[in-house]
Formats: sequence, structure tokens, C-alpha cells
Amino acid sequence: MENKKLADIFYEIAEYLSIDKEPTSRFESNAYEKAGFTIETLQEPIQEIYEKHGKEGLMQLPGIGKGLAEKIEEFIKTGEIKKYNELRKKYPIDLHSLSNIEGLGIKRAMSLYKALGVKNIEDLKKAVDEKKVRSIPRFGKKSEEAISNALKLMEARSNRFLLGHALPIAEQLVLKLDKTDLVKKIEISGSIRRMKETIGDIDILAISERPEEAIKAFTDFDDVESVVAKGNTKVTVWLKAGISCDLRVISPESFASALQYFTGSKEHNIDVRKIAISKGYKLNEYGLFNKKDVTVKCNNEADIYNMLGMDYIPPEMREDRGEIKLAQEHRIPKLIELKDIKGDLHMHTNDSDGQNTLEEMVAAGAKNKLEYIAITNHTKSLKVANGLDEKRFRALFHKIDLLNDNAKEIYILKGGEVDILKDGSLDLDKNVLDEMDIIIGAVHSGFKMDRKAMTERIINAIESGINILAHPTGRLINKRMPYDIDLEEIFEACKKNNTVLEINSFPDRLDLNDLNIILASRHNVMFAIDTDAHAIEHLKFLKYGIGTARRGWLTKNKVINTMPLNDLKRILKKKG
Ligand code: DGT
Ligand code: CA
Ligand code: CA
Repeated sequence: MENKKLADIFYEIAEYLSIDKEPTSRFESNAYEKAGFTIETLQEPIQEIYEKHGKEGLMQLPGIGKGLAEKIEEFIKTGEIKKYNELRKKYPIDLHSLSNIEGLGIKRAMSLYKALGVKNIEDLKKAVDEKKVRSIPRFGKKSEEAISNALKLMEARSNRFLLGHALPIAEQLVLKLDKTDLVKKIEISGSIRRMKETIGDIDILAISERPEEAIKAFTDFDDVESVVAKGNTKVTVWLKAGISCDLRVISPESFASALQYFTGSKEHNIDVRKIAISKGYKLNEYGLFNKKDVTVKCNNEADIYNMLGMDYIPPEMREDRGEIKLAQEHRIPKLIELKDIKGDLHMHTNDSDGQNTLEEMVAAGAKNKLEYIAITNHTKSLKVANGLDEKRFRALFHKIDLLNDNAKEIYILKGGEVDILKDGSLDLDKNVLDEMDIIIGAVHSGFKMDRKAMTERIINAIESGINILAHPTGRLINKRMPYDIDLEEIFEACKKNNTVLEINSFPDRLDLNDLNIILASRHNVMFAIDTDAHAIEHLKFLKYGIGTARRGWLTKNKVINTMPLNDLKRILKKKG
């Protein structure tokens, strides 16, 4: 138990009592306030004092009498204080949430309650919007703005951005900073560098000889809506895009360790730091230091990891999922890279719900230096997507044959994203399926089926000869939960039937996700990293699929669209 937590509860009780009408409340309020301070400033855990010396030990502490000692005992034993719960019920003000807003605290939150009747975050937002807070004594315009910023930050934290939205924003900022000529080196760190599927805030590190000018230039960008906090070498801004961004200016000597530190994850860092300590070093954002507190020169992150007896760990693996042990054993795998991908096996045209023509998608594929692409439109039962029936598929395949006869730089595979119907059968006649080079199976309806039925449905499709299972869990990030399925059974069926699992690169899908990729890998299955492009612009989503695959520790040899066309064709042929 933390002293701080108990102290905060005492402070809250004191505040509640200060507005209570009972005659003894005022006196009691002061007592809780004093006791809170005693607990907060204790140099050892209060639980230890209690364990060693019991209630009497607690009563030796300044300002703590029998009654308060009993409250502390109650908290240590039950994790609750009845009096606190009762006061919270009596005064319907969410002091706890309100006081956690930066710049508010318990006392100030209480002032807002007394003056404006602000009971919760909603009320606070309203009061800020209506500019009522500035007129309260000890608040003013500045602190109203600070609260407004803190509220926005809190909202952003609960509503994380998709990687696919945050990364381009970060890259734009980096580009603009670079153009100012005030910075020598810039890197994106934090969760974006780890390619996490959602992002809390953007973290940028820069080397500059003129940090204050660099920060000024940055805050002057028209992407910036407001400055949340500013120092000599660090600034936090709120971007018009609705996400916040930290810029830190670092000295050249500290850059490697700062990059390592601010890339995270926090959990990974904690373990790396422990290893540093065990080897007689100290590691923090300023550098790696030896026993005599002398800096150990590290030019880059690899130097840091190597000094600590580890392989370099790619950012995407830094999640404290066993990568540190692997690095110590020098077994970090060579992860798949964007350049390993030779083709995209999941693309739509405006024949179904895509925005571009077949020819435009082919040209975009060639422009992206792909050796092959698969055109995989939706099938007839998916009416909202203008799914194709047998006849329209045949007409499209004829067009593809003609294109293949003429175009030499890219090969077009004939395919379909075939609906897996409720009973697990496929939404097209066998004759047309036989004409396809590649059959992708996908669930687009009946998401709410129970676990057993849904698992059987998908396994049925796997057994009836699909090559790839598209977006296997069906989740949409921040929008739709995965459907209820037994993934391990599905992975087993994929293994048995040589069915490939898709890693769908669409920013709100990233399906399979990192953890499921690790899980599936244990079943020794193969993967395809596809864009599911519905427009030529979507081809660039591939990097998010690659990032997700790397977070799933995937190597090139497990991904079929890294293969040359002929090898790929052989794999696809194996189907019945
Ligand atoms: P996010 O922004 O929620 O998507 O996730 P991150 O990982 O970008 O987290 P953020 O922005 O709070 O901090 C960036 C990195 O800084 C984080 O990944 C690790 C490092 N860091 C931040 N706070 C701590 C800390 O208290 N301890 C350690 N060891 N590292 C920290
Ligand atoms: Ca971050
Ligand atoms: Ca941050």
C-alpha cells in the first residue's frame, strides 16, 4: 500500500467534512487534514509501522489519535474506509476524478464545487466552456485555460489514436522541424516507434544547438493549437489534429540513451535498467554510466544493448514479452522488413467497393515496385459492397488475362474475397472458385454467433479450400470487438489445411494483431501481410501490417508474399 493513496483519502475526507453541517465536522476536518500530512510525509510504509507496532505504533505518529489509528487499521485490513464511502454518498461530488485533473487538486476542486456546483468532469467541462471558472477567486483566465488543456489531454488519453493516423502527423512535424535548420537530428520515439496499434501521444526527440529557438519554431507551427507546458528543452503541445505531442531537445552525447529511454515501453525500460544495475552500470535518459559515474560512450542504441550483454532489440519488440531474455541469449530473430514484400494479395477495385479501376490499381502496384498483386473483390451476398456474382467475376478475369498478356513488369493474380456464409460454405459456385489463382475467405455478417458455431463456420471454410483467411478476428479498433472464436482451433485447422492467416494492414483492422501473431506462430502456420486496399492511396498501409508483424516477432520466411511469384503459385496450387 502506498502512503500517498491513504493520505489522499484522508485529504478528501477532510474536504468533505469542511462542507458538512455537523457541529463536530469542522474540528474533525482539521484532524484528517493533519493526519493526511503526517501519512504523506512518512519515511516508511505505514503498513510496516502497523505490522511491527500495531495500533499503538500508529498512535505515536504526530496528529494520530485512537480514532484515526482505527481508520488506518480499517484501511490496511479491508482496503476501504466506511466513513469515506458514506461521505462520498452524502456529497455526490466526484472529488477523486476532479482532483486528478492537472492544476486542480482536492482543495481547488472543492472551491469549484462550492462556487459553481461542479460535481464531476462533465460539469467541469461545461463550466470551462462557459468561461465561468475564470471568475472564481484564485482561478483566473490562465488557470481556466490550463484546466481546459488538461481536460483535452485526459480525453485524448482515453481515446487513443490509430497508428495509421498518428504516424503521418508525426512524420509531417518531423519534416517541418527538419526544414527549420535548427535541428541536427530528429527521431520519433514512444509508442509510434514501437508501431503500437494505438497511440496516446506523439514523442519527438531532436538534437539542436539552439534548443529554445527550435522549441519556439515548433510551437509556431500552424498544426499547434495550444502550448500545454513549456521548458527550456521540452515542450508539450496540443495539436489541431486532436492529439498531443512532446518535443524534447537532447544533447548529442545523450541522444542514444534518450532514444532508448523515450522509445519505451516503460516495462521494457525497467527491465533493461535492472540489467544495467546488475552489471554495475546506471542507465537513464542522460546516458549509460559506470561505477565511478563516468559516461560510457554509446553512439547508438545498439551500443547500449551490447554493453549490457544483449543483442540490439528492434523497437517493435520492446514490450517486455520475453525479448530481453532472447537478446541476452543472442537469439533476437531477423524480423521481416517492408522491403521483403514482393506482392499484395488483397486488393479491391471499383468493380465491387473500391474507388479505383483495375488498371489504376495495377499501375499503383507497379509504381510501388510490387512484382505481383491479387485482385480480390467482394462476392455477391455482400450487397453493400456491390459484391460480384459468377458472371461479373468471369468478365473481370477476362480483363485480367488480357492485362497479364500485355503488362510484363507486374503479374495480376485472379482472386476474390469470398464471403464465408453462416453455415461456413463459400459464396460462389465451385466453377468460378476453380478459375481463381487465390481465394480469400472472410466473414462479413452474423458477427454475433456463439463461439462454437462461429468457430465451426470458419473451420468449415478453411476445410473447403480457401487460401487465406482474411482479418481472422473481425475486430475494428475502437469500434468493434473481435467475434467470439476459438483462435487456437482455427490456427490448428489452418496448419492442417495449409491455409494462410492474413495480417490485414488497414489502420483500424491490424488483424491478426501482435499477440495473436505470436500465438499463431506457435502453431507453425504461414501468414500473408496484405493491405486490403480499396484505393490506390491504401497501398501505403503496408507498413502498418509490417509493424504489426514485427511486433509479433515474425520473420520473412513465414510470410508467403515475400516469395517470388513461382514459389507463391506453387503454395497456392496445393489447395484442393
Ligand atoms: P502512449 O503515448 O501511451 O502511446 O505510449 P508511450 O510508450 O509513447 O508512452 P509515453 O508517451 O508516456 O512515454 C514515452 C516513453 O517514455 C515510454 O514508452 C517510456 C518512457 N517513459 C515514460 N515514463 C516513464 C517512466 O516512468 N519510467 C520509465 N522507465 N520510462 C518511462
Ligand atoms: Ca507517446
Ligand atoms: Ca509522451
